[in-house]
Amino acid sequence: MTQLINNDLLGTQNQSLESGLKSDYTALGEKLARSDINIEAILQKAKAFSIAVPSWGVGTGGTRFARFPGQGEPRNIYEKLDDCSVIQQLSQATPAVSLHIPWDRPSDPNELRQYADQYGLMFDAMNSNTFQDQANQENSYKYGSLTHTSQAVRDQAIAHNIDVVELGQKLGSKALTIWVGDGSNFPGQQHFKNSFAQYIDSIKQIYATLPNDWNMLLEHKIFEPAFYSTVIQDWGSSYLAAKETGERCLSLVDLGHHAPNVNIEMIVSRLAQFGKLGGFHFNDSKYGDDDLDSGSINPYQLFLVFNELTDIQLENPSYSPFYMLDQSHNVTDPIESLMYSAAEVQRAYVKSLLVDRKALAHYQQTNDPMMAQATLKQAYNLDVEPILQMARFQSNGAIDPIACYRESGYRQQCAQARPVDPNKTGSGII
Ligand SMILES: [Mn+2]
Repeated sequence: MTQLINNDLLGTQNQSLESGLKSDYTALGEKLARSDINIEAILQKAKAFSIAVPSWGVGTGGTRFARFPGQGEPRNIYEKLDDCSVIQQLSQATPAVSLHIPWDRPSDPNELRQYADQYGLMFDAMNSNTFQDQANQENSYKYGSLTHTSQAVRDQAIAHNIDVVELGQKLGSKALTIWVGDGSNFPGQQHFKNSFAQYIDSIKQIYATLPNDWNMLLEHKIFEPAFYSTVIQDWGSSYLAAKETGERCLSLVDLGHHAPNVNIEMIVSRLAQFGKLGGFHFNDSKYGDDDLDSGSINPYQLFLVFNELTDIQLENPSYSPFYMLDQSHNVTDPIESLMYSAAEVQRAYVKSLLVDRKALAHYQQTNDPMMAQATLKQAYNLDVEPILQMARFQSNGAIDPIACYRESGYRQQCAQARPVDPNKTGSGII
């Protein structure tokens, strides 16, 4: 397998940290054993955890005001895959890449698949794009796409989604994620019922062409770019559309796409209870759809989301929704942010495995709120870093991914090989 970070460097770095890690891991193992938790079983689950990286995440993001390009940014899908391979090599938690079409459309899909193969990378959910006009496109999406008042515009958006599925099949993907920015900026501008009916009619046509082993994931978002109403603005609209459409049409939860302070973990529980929770876009936020790094603002919320997922997986061990990071890296090196964020999501997952569910059920049943919340906090407050480090170490990743990455000089090499394109200004975060 091709590896862009020198393995001797990785080995030397790990060697300098190995004895400290082993003693931390042993100490944590002894502590967990006192609660009848087998650290090895948790380690195996940590090693099996994976989350997809979005192709657009390895470029520097931006805001509606400006974008400040970083050095050595990838200029095409092949260079994006190079960066994704570095993230995977060091973190060992991100074996799949989620593509965005048309941004990542390859001239030769087989060549792209082979390019990913050399790094051991797979392709996760495909993302369609009908929120901006493409070159040589007949109809404009200015007033909507899958929900547009014009049948011709809807047909064009439907055809694009079907095309993305066909491309995804050649790449080995198994899901299509649909997010539309359709909505309105003024009261009265759009007929609520008609636009939602047109959306459902459109996605049914896409679903009818979906391969049998594929899922269709509907991503909702409360606002932006539409600032008065959005057609698929909440999990309720997403659930209704998914339910109308078919069994393999599911809802996708992007953590940043809700009103502030909404109880996202409860939405997770609701959608899962009725078999409609299909996937996640992980990020964090303080005010709106901030697309900050996962776990950087509210790590407890991230833990509570995984607490629900682990609860669901106890009943249904084969349940595995699509996990992807969806963040905008404006002030950090995107490779560092994605490695760190993948570990933060993995950390929330590992902590959720440590919750004493028997005790929690007892405290819920006997109406003991103090001890119920303390049971969650007991798991949340444990420092599971030795488990994450050991998972990476045993999988030939880096005990300290960011230190190893910085030591490797990869970004400096990219800065030489990939000069900044002064004309590139787009960011593209959904
Ligand atoms: Mn998203």
